[in-house]
Amino acid sequence: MLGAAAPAGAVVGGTPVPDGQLRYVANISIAGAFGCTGTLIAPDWVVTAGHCGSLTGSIVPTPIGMPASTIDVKLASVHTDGSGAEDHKVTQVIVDSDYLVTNGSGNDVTLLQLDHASAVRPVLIAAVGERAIWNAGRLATIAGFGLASENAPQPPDTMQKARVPIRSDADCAAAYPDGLGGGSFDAKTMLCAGYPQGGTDTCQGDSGGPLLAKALDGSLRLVGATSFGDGCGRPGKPGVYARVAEGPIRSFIAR
Ligand code: 4AZ
Repeated sequence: MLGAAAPAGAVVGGTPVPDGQLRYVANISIAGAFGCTGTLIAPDWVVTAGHCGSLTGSIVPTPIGMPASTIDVKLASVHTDGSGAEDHKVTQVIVDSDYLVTNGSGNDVTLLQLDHASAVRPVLIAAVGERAIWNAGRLATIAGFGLASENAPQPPDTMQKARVPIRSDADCAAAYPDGLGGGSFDAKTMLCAGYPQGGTDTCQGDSGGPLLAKALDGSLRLVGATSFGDGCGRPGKPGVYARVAEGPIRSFIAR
């Protein structure tokens, strides 16, 4: 039995992002192919997934990083084809030294340095003092250029977004026990989000994209980077995100 069918219009279960919104969400391609999503966190830095560039795990970067020249980063456009985007080459790739190839075994984060400062306003990583805005039960926004269902042949032509509840670390650990379902959950470097019944989730190609929580002033803060999951939108299988706003990944990014 395959996973539950994704709702139409998708991210899975999402809606198209209107023009001009989420301009800091990056559409990343590697060697011209369907790639990943990322998030602008400083004028010339994008955070994405450690396994960015891998659809099936076959093109996996080593911790040395991959050649920057093969990576293209597009900002400020909701269009998957890049129309109207601010286009960047990458001058430096910094893969978290703790990243291991196996899903669920490390800090699934990579930093890309852009060739020039973006005109787009970066999104702030949630401050340590903002921990409560991403407590379990809070709704968070996911967004990306990935697939709208796990078996889709290609992504939608517009960036998608959706809202999903942050889950407790205990829920995440129960959904991803050791060695099962695409990796084990480690609360030091991961958080997970999604409805118990599934239906709304990140998917392939959304990797590295944002999990955003709402700050007290109503603006969004980055709390996660899409990492992995067992399929997309399956019941009992919330999406797993790199825990960028605290712990070792926060420290890595700060360095
Ligand atoms: C992927 O393949 C992937 N449902 C990303 C996110 C999720 C599943 C797979 C979460 O990059």
